[in-house]
Amino acid sequence: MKTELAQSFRRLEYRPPVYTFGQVELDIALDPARTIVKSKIEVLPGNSFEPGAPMVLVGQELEFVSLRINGEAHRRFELTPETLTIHSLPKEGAEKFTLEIISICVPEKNTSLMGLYVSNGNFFTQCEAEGFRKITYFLDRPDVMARYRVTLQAPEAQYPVLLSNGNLLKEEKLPNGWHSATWEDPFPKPSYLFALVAGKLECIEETITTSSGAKKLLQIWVEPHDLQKTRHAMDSLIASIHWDEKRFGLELDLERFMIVAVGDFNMGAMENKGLNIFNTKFVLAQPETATDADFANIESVVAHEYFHNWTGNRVTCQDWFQLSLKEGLTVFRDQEFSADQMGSESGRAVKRIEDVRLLRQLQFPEDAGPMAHPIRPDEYQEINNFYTVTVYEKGSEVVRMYQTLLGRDGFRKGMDLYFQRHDGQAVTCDDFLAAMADANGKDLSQFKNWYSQAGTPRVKVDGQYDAANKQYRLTLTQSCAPTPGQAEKKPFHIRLKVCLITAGNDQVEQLLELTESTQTWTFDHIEDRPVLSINRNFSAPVNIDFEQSEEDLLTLLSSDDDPFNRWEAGQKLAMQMILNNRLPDSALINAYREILLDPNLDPAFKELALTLPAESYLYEQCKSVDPQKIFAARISFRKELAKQLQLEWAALYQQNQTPGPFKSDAINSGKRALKNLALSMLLDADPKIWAPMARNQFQIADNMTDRYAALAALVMHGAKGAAECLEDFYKRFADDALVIDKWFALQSSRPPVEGLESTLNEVKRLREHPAFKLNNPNRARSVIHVFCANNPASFHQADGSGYAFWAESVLALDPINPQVAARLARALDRWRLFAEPYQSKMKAALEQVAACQTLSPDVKEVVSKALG
Ligand code: 0A1
Ligand code: ZN
Repeated sequence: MKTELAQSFRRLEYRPPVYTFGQVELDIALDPARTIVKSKIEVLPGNSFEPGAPMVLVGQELEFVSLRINGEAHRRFELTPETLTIHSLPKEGAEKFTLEIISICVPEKNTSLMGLYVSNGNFFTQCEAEGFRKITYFLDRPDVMARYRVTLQAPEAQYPVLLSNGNLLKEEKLPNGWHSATWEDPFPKPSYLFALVAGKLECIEETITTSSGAKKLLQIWVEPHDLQKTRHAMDSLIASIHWDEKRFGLELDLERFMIVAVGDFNMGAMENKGLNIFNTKFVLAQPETATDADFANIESVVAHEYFHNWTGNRVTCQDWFQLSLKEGLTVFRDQEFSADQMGSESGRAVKRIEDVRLLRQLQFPEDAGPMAHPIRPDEYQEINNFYTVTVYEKGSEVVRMYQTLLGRDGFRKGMDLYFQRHDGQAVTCDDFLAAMADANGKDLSQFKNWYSQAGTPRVKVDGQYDAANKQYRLTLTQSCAPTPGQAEKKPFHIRLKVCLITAGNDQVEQLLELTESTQTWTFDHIEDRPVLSINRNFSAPVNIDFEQSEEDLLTLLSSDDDPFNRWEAGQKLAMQMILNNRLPDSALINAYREILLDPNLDPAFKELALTLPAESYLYEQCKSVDPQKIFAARISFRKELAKQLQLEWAALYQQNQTPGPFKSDAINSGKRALKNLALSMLLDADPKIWAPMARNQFQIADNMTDRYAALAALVMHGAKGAAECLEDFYKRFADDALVIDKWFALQSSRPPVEGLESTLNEVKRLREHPAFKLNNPNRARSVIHVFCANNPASFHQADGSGYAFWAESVLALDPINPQVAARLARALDRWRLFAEPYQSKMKAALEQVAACQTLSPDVKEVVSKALG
């Protein structure tokens, strides 16, 4: 049997385009079964043009109809399933000519949700990264930037709304009940930013005035029944526009900015120029149907997509290896925006803790696993697999480090220079670094290692106090474990904020620059043995290897003035105890109690401080993971915390009620978070006593946060009344897809509970539920991904049943939607970290998937790298 070798793309093989495009005119007659796309393109020689060079266009799943050059039929071309190569170009291609192509695609058959597809009877597109080639033959690469004029035609009764990028030029009635709309985007853009939407949609709109005094029209388009759920997204959009003007001097450049929501979408949202397309999950919110987390996510995703208008669209990526250029930077911008929206310094700290927690739960495992890659990868087989937490979240940490080093003003200078140099261009991460360096007169050459090396650096800390000389000597040693293709690593430029905490002394923070493998710093005039607070506010995305005593950690937990490290000390204490199968001792309980009772601390901070490290994070601290042992140790630890502080939890539950009209702001959502943690702890302490209170909260709640939290507490504990409440919940919200996703997800995420049947059996039943749809990504994820990736104790069963379910699900999803399947495939990445019998059973499941002869390149890359 011949196994096909997968094709790899390499960063260093980049060549500028042979041809490039000027004006592009698209004429699209929309029909679900047969959409006719006519393109008329002005072609020019590109940067690596040579006379006589053929032009190679890409196209996928297209029916070719005709080709004309300068108005004449052209026959010198070759077609393959993925290319159209055109020979004998006029004047050997050296001068401008016009290309006209007609082709056909079938949106109703497109379940991959890339290119042009149908969702609930309406048309949508998704072109990033390489979806435009499913719409027409094209130079579908980000460094070909063209001006688009787009005419959409469709039957008016079915598709009254026709949208594309830019400004609306004209609308016309056509014969046979058809109509058309012509849109023009004044800014040159790569094909991945193209979008169209057509269907029965309605919008809310607002007109705002931006910094230059220009009036702009903002619209949010949704299905008519969702119109009343758009206010929060609109408020978030307006806040983002103002924030970008104030913080970065960046103004909205179009007369009109539209957001459209769609129920079938592979990712969160997409920044198409002037026509952002969003997963409904990140647009629609009302207090009765969306949780505080949903409100916060909507605010941040709306901001993220809007911020891309400058960081991504006005300045885009030369090639897909540079993805973090736009994504890392834009995540950093949205994190800063959300932090500012928290409205206080302590709120900013809460946001920082949440971001770091996510990074460590998801990105650190990725960086230690078979798919580890630098934020700028050097090789990929399928670019869709590289929309990763590394490119996004670690990318954002790298951007944040520029700001830590250069200060806010220096960072702003770098941004200004970046736009001054590169507006309208497709550039690289080196260009960004150069702008930061040049604007600030800094040598950032060692900083480049963050772009080229994968893996989370480890910093070993050795601190010695010399009482006789009143000196503290701090030795830091950095290392980074090998990652695929990178055995040896050069030292990183690591900036660590540190502080020596001594009794009665003011806490003075310093920034240490670790650039060598090992460095030592000596601090003088230290009167007493200090407690070291290191990597404050998580100034560098590294693992700190420091055997700090429990006594010192308790000091930090109770009195570090850096809220991040205060939280961190508590996490470390809990983690060490759980991993050693210990229960919280009285010192820790007392420290926790003090935090809970401290009137000066935000409820949101208290909630974070009392939430235990996730199982996935605990796994990463082990040499050989026994998931059931970790689960049991963590549960016992939590139960003890619940029991020992039962009185406090009960009081907090009462004190953190949020009566009055619902507000989704930081203060109120923090209170709800703490109150609902208290509720769940009380059920841990004694389900018999406290379940009635949860049932009551479930019944009387006027908002989804409280209703869902009460339901979750009941379900997670297998408490009395859980089944009835689940049923009630389903009936109340049966028409609301996003809420039904929550209903599915909650059941799939239940950990093992004594006396209840396995969650896997439950999940298999849910898969047969009439409302389950495998080809809707949100629904598939709410059942399958949640079970395989967010419910470790139910998933990792010694008999391998979870893994068999995983294999079956990956193979079922792959022919429908390779991107969604490939994300699911990542759930077994860390199989080598597990003890037996888990490890062998995971391997066998991976081999079962790998053996399938018809795998998509997406899944093939993931499983072959996992096994490799
Ligand atoms: N650029 C988008 C992410 C995105 C990438 C690929 C997609 O294809 C399905 C969709 C969205 C962002 O960063 O928000
Ligand atoms: Zn993005």
